[in-house]
Amino acid sequence: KINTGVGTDLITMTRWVLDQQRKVQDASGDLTILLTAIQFGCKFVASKVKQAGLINLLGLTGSSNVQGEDVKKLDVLANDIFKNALVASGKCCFLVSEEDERVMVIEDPSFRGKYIVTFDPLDGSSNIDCGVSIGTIFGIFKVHDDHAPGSKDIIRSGRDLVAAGYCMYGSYVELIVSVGTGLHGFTLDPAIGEFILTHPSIRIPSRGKIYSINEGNYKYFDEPTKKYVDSVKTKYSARYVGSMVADVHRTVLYGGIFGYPADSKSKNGKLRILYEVFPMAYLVEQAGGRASTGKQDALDITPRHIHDRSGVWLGSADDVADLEAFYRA
Ligand code: P6P
Repeated sequence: KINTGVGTDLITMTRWVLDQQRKVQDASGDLTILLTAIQFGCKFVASKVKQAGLINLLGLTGSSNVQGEDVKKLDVLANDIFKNALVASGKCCFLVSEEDERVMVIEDPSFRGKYIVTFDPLDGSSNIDCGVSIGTIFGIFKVHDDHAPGSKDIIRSGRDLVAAGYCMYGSYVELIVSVGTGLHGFTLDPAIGEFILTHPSIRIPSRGKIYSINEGNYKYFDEPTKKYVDSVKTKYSARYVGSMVADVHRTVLYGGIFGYPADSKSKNGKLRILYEVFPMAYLVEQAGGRASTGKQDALDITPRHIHDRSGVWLGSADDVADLEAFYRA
């Protein structure tokens, strides 16, 4: 049932997060504040993405604007927006961004908190200029409390995630989030600048009718991938946006399977573990779906460094199980 959000009892994301906090024994409220900062970042980026085409038309991109500031590429801008919002929240100690080679360490004790946020501020940004959906992906870990915060709090299993989400900037702006109590979707109402609960407790169908993979890489696929793709194309439709957030969002809502497997061209696949594979795997599992490398659950991988990559298949549980059977054959 879609919550129409009509009436005078709108469930905003802020209200929903507070409701989740109430369910947790002596919660500090830190995660609530952190998610509010992330929500703000998504609203801000959404407004910049909508303007992107206009800025290009006005020829401001790549030069200085009326204030004499350099107009930044949208993904760099999104990165700055999220880093500022996350630092200002005062709830993080490390930030791992797709845009930054190194971990950002928050030194100032008055701004340092107990969370690590791994994020891709604007994934699929090659699709911006043609207006195709793009998105922000984030994962949230909490520092272990038995040692001083360090790399062991960053390079770790996906099973340690305490929350994750993505924001899709598409024909509508949708923030999909989980704090471990199922998967929930919030649609941005630009008129009031609030994310409204429209997709409570999303459950991914156990099987779908869509497969989503870049078949331009077919010649690089390993045999199990080739055999699976050959089998599934006889019965499913193909849909591939080329923006992970859009492909995953369709898979979560409609069912089916999305894959970016390791192949002979990308030995470890293309998608990054900490801020693409882990968050999406966590979210899909929260909706009753599966995420696998083909040989193991994606959340059980342990990266070696912050920009490590992994192959991944995710979506409807039965479809992922079908895929895994080809790796066991
Ligand atoms: P390809 C976008 O560049 C991205 O990181 C993901 O959003 C997307 O799933 C993938 O790469 C697309 O890669 O090689 O199919 O263009």
